[in-house]
Parts: sequence; C-alpha cells; structure tokens
Amino acid sequence: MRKKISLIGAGQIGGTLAHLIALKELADVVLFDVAEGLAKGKALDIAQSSGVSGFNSSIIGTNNYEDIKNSDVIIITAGVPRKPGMNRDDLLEINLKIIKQVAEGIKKNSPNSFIICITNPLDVIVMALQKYSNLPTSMIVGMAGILDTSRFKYFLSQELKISINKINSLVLGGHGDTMVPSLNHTIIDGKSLTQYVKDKKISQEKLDSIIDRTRKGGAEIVKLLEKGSAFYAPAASGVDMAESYIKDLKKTLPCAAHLNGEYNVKGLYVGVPVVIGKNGVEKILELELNDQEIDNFKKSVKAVDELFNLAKKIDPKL
Ligand code: TXD
Repeated sequence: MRKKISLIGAGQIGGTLAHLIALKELADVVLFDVAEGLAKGKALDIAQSSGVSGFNSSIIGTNNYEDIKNSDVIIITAGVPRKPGMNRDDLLEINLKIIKQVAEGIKKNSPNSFIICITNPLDVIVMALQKYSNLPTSMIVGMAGILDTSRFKYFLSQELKISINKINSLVLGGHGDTMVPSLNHTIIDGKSLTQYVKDKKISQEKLDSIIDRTRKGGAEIVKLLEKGSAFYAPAASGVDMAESYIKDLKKTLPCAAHLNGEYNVKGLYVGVPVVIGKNGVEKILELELNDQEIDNFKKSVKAVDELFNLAKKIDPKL
C-alpha cells in the first residue's frame, strides 16, 4: 500500500515537490491550494507525465482539506515568497495568518501526520504551526538546514573542485543571515574544513566569502529571478526529509526542530542536527561546538527568539 503525502501549497515549491515525489514513487500525492485551479492543473499535468516517466503514484489537486485525511506526511509551502529587496522576516505577518489556517485544516483532517514546514520565515512559522495545531513537537519540523547545507557544500565543491559527494557538512541555527556553517563538522574527503584552512588548501578569506554567499543564498536567487524565490533545491530538501520518515532511514539531517533544553535552548524551534525516522524527530544530536560556533549559534537563537516575540505581538494567542 503506497504511502500518502499531502502538499499544502501548490506553488513553485509545491509543484516541484509533487513532481519529485511522483518520479521517485515515494507516495501518492494530494496537491492542495486555495487556488483550486493551480492545484488541479499542476496535478493533472504531472499525472499526464506518468505515461513518459512510468511512475504509478496517483496525484490529485484540490482545495478541500478533507482530501488530505490520513496523510503519512504533510509538506507545507503555503504562503507568500519574498520579492527583491525583502528579507525573510518581512513575510511574517501574512504568513502567520496563512499558517494558522493551515494548522486548523491539518488538526481537523490529518492530525497524525509527520509535518514538514517550509514556509518562511521558517523558524518562527514552524513554531507558530506547532502552537496553533498543538500537535506533538516530534511530528512537526522545519526545512531549512538541508537547503543551507547543500548550498554551502555546493560552493565548497566548486571552489575546491571536489565532488560534492565527498563533502559532508551541517549548517545550524536560524534560517537567516545568522545561520552557522559548522566548520569542524564539515568533512571534505575525510579531513575537516578547519584542517583544510590550516593546510592552506583554502584561504580564510575565500571561506568567509563562501559562508557569506551561503547566508545570502536565497536573496541571490530572488534577485536573479525577480519574481519568486528558490524552489528546486528547497523541494529536493523537503523530499529528503519525507523519505527519511517514510522509509524509516533514520538519517541525520539539519532541520528546525523543537529544543527542550538541548544546546541550552528551551521552547524554541532552531536548526540543529536531528535523526528522522518512522517516529518523526527521533533524536536531537548535540554537537561539540567551538567557541566561535557557540557564539554564532547563540546569536542565531537570539534572532529567532526576537522574531518570535514579534510574532507574539502580532498574535498574542501564540
Ligand atoms: O528554506 C526554506 N524554508 C525556504 C522557504 C526556501 C525557499 C522558499 N521559502 C518559502 O516557501 C517562501 O518564502 C514561501 O514562504 C514558501 C513557498 O514558496 P513558493 O516559491 O512555493 O511560493 P509560491 O509559488 O507563491 O506558492 C505559495 C502557494 C501559492 O500557490 C498560494 O496560492 C498558496 O501558497 N497559498 C495557500 N495555500 C493554502 N492555504 C492558504 N491559506 C494559502 N495562501 C496562499
């Protein structure tokens, strides 16, 4: 019996998620959007590609929350993306209202799903989603760190001319300009990035520019596209999380997870390495961080906390 993934939001990321999930035959897909025609049109178009790509996953489009019932996984991209010149935090007020609606729809129709939130500003929106829905924190997680880590690995692989498959890394903290690429936990062909700098295989200056480009990776694409934001890499990242849950792969993935004392943080969603398996977020891994990383992580947590305080001013019910 194929699993069921419901996608709340059939926009740029939602449509790409649907296509990737169908191509991998990871699950049957329900593509939900308030813009009913968008969801139905994209679902029909992807379904018609099955004659070429040969997948048997079913895919339907809808604007009726009842169609998401008994989903194994729900991936949320409902919201508005940035326009050039906007930062992720500028989306807070409008996307808070949307996520409240989405939380009600999920709570009523599919409360036992593993929920992956992608909508920005990610760390606060996923936290609001959990508070509005009051569903278990282990079953609600945010996608950002996998994308940020992939961008960081890509820039390193281009600079060092090394296959990206020989690079492992973890970007921690909030999904914003304060994100923390952990250099000690970036391993290139068996050696830490810290060692690469010591061996002068990459200059500190070049590394700093790669870290800065990673932090601004979203804005770079927003500027190039002029309308909309990144969607291929975000969608691929969301599928990675859904697959780890559905196949119980227990992968260690950097995700925005609810911290309850880990990293000396309590009651906040922040990007940390987690193990995702059939029970959702099964474990939060506490990495050894050096002083610089601890300092940067604290700054990132503070930024998330300040934005959540702003969210609470917008909606005191949070
Ligand atoms: O790493 C990350 N987490 C970020 C997240 C990476 C890239 C983009 N990030 C954010 O994802 C972005 O800032 C947005 O907040 C979301 C979705 O981005 P996308 O590019 O997919 O936006 P679109 O194409 O505008 O799609 C959003 C869809 C659109 O079709 C709307 O009709 C729909 O959301 N929408 C709704 N669906 C359901 N319910 C409600 N209320 C609703 N309102 C709008």
